[in-house]
Amino acid sequence: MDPSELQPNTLFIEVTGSGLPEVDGLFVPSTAPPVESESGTVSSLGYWNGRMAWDRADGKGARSPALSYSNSYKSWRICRLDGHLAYDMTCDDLLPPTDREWHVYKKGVAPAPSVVIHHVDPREPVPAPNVVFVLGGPGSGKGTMCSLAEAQLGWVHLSTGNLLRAEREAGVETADAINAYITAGELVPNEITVTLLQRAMEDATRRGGKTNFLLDGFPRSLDNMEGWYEIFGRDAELPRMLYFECPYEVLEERILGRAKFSGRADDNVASMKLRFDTFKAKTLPTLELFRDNDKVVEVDASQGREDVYAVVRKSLEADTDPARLGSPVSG
Ligand code: UP5
Ligand code: MG
Repeated sequence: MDPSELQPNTLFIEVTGSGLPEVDGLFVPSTAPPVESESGTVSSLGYWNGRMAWDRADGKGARSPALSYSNSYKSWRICRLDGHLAYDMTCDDLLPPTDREWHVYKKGVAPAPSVVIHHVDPREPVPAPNVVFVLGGPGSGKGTMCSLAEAQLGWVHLSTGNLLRAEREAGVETADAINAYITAGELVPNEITVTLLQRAMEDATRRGGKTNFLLDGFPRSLDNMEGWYEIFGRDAELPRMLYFECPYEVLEERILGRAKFSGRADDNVASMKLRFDTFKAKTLPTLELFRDNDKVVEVDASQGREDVYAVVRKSLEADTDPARLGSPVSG
């Protein structure tokens, strides 16, 4: 392969838990100078044997690159500081896999370390996200539409409700408190919600290279907005909002239809009423703030799925990778 055809090397690799301090750490795109091996394989900057390669971030490796592909052993190899081989890593992919696990074998001794691949240099602050808030009453179709947009357009769908439910299922310290708020249809405090959201967004950017986000069900109150300002600053531009307008009777019908299979503690008439009360009292004032700033796209969410999605898609098109616009809708 002609080295000039290779993609620039932009992945960062972090190795932890090896039990060897000289192996754990961050590996950054290699700056090893271009060489030609005895067999005539030409390497260019960032590449070794025609494959991506990495140096140790602390610059202490005796050999550069410290993480490279061995043509003869058909495996990725990590070297110790002294240049001796420490680990073999096997993977079917020719290029480093970005969404598949690497199987790591420490020479002779278990356990293997874990390898995390970052799309953004983890030493740098995470780049600013491009956010669209998606709000609407309970059952207005926020989750449905965001999933479609994620599958077709590649936007990351983050539902604060789902993040909170996952946190509750994981049995964290705050699980009981989260459960009580959700069942009562009340809002979970900012310290929990906003922190979860921030962590999920940073992860998606660092590990998945994603910067387009649909935040489903956030901000549900002016208080949530305060939490947002604390993280992103009051001077940052206010994100756009998609607002799903839908009459109560339709919402109730949809939620009760979904209740049969959702298993959600709040999918019943009593919780539904409480959620709707909270929505009117807390969420509608938030909507007003966005309306005042001319940031809202109002969507008639009582229409059929296809019509609603057409509006959602249209408002995301300008920021979407053009290659995704023609991909099939599924989800
Ligand atoms: N459906 C969807 N679109 C349709 C269409 N156009 N035509 C016909 N049917 C349609 O959709 C609901 C049902 O309707 C589904 O069966 C769907 O097939 C059908 P869905 O996409 O699930 O609607 P959604 O708006 O996502 O409804 P959801 O119930 O998830 O909304 P909520 O806002 O009530 O729930 P959420 O999970 O966001 O939050 C739950 C609780 O978490 C809150 O009450 C609160 O206690 C807590 N919370 C916080 O405290 N803070 C937060 O920031 C977020 C949550
Ligand atoms: Mg939802």
